[in-house]
Amino acid sequence: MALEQTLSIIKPDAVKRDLIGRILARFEAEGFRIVAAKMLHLSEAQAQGFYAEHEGKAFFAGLVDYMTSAPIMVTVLEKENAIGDYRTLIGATNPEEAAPGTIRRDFALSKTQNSVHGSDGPSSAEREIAYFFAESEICPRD
Ligand code: IDP
Repeated sequence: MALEQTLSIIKPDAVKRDLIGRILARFEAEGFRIVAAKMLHLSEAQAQGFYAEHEGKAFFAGLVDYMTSAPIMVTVLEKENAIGDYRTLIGATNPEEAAPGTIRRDFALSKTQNSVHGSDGPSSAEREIAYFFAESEICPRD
């Protein structure tokens, strides 16, 4: 299977509750290598641009408010089959529907405040990684 990269965000609800370290440890324990990382506080325009595909939906304004409510931690994770395996690790969007042992089941507060983001396919991974990182900020090893 091919080595892939995916974009992960530790979202405001998790940052506010000081869960960054525990969540990053889960990534590494599951075999994901952190090859880029930064913490930032999204502007409204940045949050709207990142979630542009959801513009017009009923939850969009609340999603933007939430994503700008506190800092986030953005990482690029590398692994074989990283995109699919990371979606499995975080679980369903709604924590009540997320499988036991997933990050959202363990940490998320609600369908909006669901602690983590992960790219949902190869083209969104490419777009989302480029949204936050210059190529020179990504540090793959061996
Ligand atoms: P995903 O994060 O599991 O890929 P998406 O459907 O891409 O889910 O939605 C992006 C984010 O928007 C979700 O993670 C969640 O924070 C929020 N969201 C999605 N659907 C709803 C909803 O029905 N109500 C409230 N918030 C939602």
